[in-house]
Amino acid sequence: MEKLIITAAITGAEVTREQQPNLPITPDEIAEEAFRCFLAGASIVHIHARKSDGTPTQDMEVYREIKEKIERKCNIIVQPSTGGAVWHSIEERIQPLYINPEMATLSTGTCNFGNDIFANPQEYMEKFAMEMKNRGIKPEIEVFERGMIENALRLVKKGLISPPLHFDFVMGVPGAIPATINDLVYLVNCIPDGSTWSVAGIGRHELPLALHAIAMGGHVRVGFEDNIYYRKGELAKSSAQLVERVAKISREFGREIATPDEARSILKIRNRR
Ligand code: KMH
Ligand code: ZN
Repeated sequence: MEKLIITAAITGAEVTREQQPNLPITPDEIAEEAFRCFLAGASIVHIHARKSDGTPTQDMEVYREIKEKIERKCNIIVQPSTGGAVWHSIEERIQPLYINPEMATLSTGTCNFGNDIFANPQEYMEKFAMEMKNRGIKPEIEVFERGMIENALRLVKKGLISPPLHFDFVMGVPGAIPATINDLVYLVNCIPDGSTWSVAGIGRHELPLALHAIAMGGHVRVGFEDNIYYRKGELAKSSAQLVERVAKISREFGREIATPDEARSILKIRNRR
C-alpha cells in the first residue's frame, strides 16, 4: 500500500488557549510545533495564523513569517488555510496564497459550522482556485458535505483545478457530514479514480476515522485544529503526540510513513522550495 501521508493541523481558527493550554499561537510556537510534528512523522502542516492575542488572522505577513520559520527547520510541506475563520472576508482569506506556498486548502461549498455558516459561494471557490492555478499551488479540496465533491468537479470542468485531485474529508463538524464509516466509504466512492484523499475526524472521531483511512489506503489529518484530546477526558500534550500515535499504529499495521518528499511525489507536487 502507498505510504501514509500525515497532515498535522496544529492551530486552526477556533480552538483557544483556555480549551488547550498548549495551543501554538505565535509564529515561533507554530514553527516549533510544526517541526515536532515533522519529527513525529507528519509530511504536511496545515496552518492558520493568529495575532499575538490569539485572534485568527489571514494577514499574509504573519503567514510568511510562519512559513519562513518552518522552512528554516525542515522540509515539511506548508499548507496555509484559505478557510480562515467563518467571519473572514474573501479578501482576507485569499492572502496566504500571495506568499506562494506549495499547497493550500480550497473549500468547495458552503455548510453549517456549529452555530455559524462557513460560506464558500461559487465566487469564492473560483477566485481561490484561479489564484492557486496561476501560482502553481496544489489545492487540498476540503469536503465538509457530499455536494462539495460535485462543486470541485465543476471547477475541473471550468479548467480551474486539474487532476489528480487531492481531497480532505472533514467529518463530524456539527451541522455538516457526520463522522461515520458509512459516510467515509460513500465519500471515497464519489471521488474520481486517480484522486488521493485524507480524512480529518473532528473530536472523538479523529482516531477511529484515522484507523479506517490507514486500512483503506487513504491518508490522515490529526491535530489541535480538529481534536484537543489524547483520549476521553485527557488533553493531548501536543499535536505531535497525536501524529506520533497515528505513525506508530500505521507502522504496526505494515504501512510506512511518507517523508515530505515522498508526499510531494504521491500528491504530484513539484517541490517549489
Ligand atoms: N476554520 C474553518 C471555518 C480550512 O482551513 O481551509 C475553516 C477551515 C478550513 O479551517
Ligand atoms: Zn483549517
